[in-house]
Amino acid sequence: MKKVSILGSTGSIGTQTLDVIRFSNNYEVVALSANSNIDLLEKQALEFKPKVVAVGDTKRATILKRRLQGENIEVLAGTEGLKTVASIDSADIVLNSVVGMVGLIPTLEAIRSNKTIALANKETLVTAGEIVTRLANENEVSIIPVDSEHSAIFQCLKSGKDNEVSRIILTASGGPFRGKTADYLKNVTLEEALAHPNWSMGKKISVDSATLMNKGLEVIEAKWLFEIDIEKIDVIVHPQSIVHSMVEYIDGSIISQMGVHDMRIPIQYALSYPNREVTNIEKLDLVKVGNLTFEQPDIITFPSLKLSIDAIKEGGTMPTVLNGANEEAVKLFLDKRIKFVEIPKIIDKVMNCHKTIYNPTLEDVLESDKWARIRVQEVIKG
Ligand code: MN3
Repeated sequence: MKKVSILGSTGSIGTQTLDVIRFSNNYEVVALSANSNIDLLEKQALEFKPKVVAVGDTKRATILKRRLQGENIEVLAGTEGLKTVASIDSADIVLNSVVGMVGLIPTLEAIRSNKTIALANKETLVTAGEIVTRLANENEVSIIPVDSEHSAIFQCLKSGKDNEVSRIILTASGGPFRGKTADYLKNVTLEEALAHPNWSMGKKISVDSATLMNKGLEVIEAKWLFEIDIEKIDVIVHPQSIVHSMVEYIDGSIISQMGVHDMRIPIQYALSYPNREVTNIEKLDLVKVGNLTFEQPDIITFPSLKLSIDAIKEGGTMPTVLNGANEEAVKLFLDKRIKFVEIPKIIDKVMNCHKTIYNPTLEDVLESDKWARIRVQEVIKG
C-alpha cells in the first residue's frame, strides 16, 4: 500500500486523484487539505479516513473541527496545516494539486521531508524552478509530473538517454479560441473563455488555456522538470488532444504518448510509477478519432505564450513576475473587471517595469510575486 497525502483535494485534480484511489486497492489516504470547501472535504474525510485534514481558511477549519468531532481525524488550519499535510511522517507520496503560487511553500516542505512528489501545481516550478530543483536534487527527491503533457514527456524520455534527446515537443489544444482573430477576441465573454473544447478543468487553468498562458507556464515547467535548454522546447498545436506530448531523439525518431483526454491516467501514473496499473477508463479508439492534426501556434493573436518564453529566457525573478501578474489578471477577468485581451497587455506592462533579480533566494521570489500583484492593481487604476 502506498500512503498518499493530497494537497488541494477538493479541486479538479484532487477529486480525480480520489477517483483513482477509490478504484484501486494500492493506496491509502493519510492526509487531505482544501482551501475553503469544507463540505466536500468533510465528505472526503469520512470516506477516506485520513489521519489529518487541513483547511486554509482558519474560520472554516474551526467549523470542520466541530463537524468531525469523534472521528479520530485531526483538523488543522492555515499555512501550518498545509505544511503538516505536505510533510506528514506516514506519507510515501505527496500529491500537490493546489492552484497558484500558494502551492510553492508546501512543495518545499515536502521536499525537505524527503517525500516523493506528484506535482500538479505548475506555479511551484514556474515561480521558483531554480530553488525547487536544487533542493530536490540535494535531498534526492523525485518530482513526478501530473500534468498530461509533462507526464507524456516523462514517459517518452524512457525511450533513450538524456544526451540523445534533440527536442521536446509540447502539444497544445489551442483552447476555445483557436483560429480566431485578434479582432474577434476583443469581445469574448468569460463563459466562452471557460468553455474548453477537450478538457474539463478548474476556472483559472481554463482561462490560461484560452490565452495560451497555460502552455507558456508548461514550457517553463518543462525546462526545470527535465533540465533541458529552453531552445530545445517546441510548442505545437494539436486540436484533438490525443498526442499528449512528444520527444524527438537525435536520430530523428519522435516518440509520443497518446490517450483519451482524461486526467486520471496521468494522475494514476504519477501514483503508480514506476509501475503501471489497470484502469477503468475508456481506451483510446484511434479509428474513431480518425485524424490527428498539427499546426503552428499563433503567438501574434495569443501573446501570452511569447511572454512566457521571454520571461524564462530572461530568467531570475522574471518568470515569478509573469506568473504573479497572470494570476492577478486572470482573477480580474473572472470577476468581469477586465476584458480577455487585457490579460496579456497587463502582464506585458508589469514585466516591462520589473528589474530582474538573478539567482534569487526564496525571499526574492516571494517579494517579486507580491510586487507583481501590487503592480497589476496599479496598472488597472491607470
Ligand atoms: Mn496541461
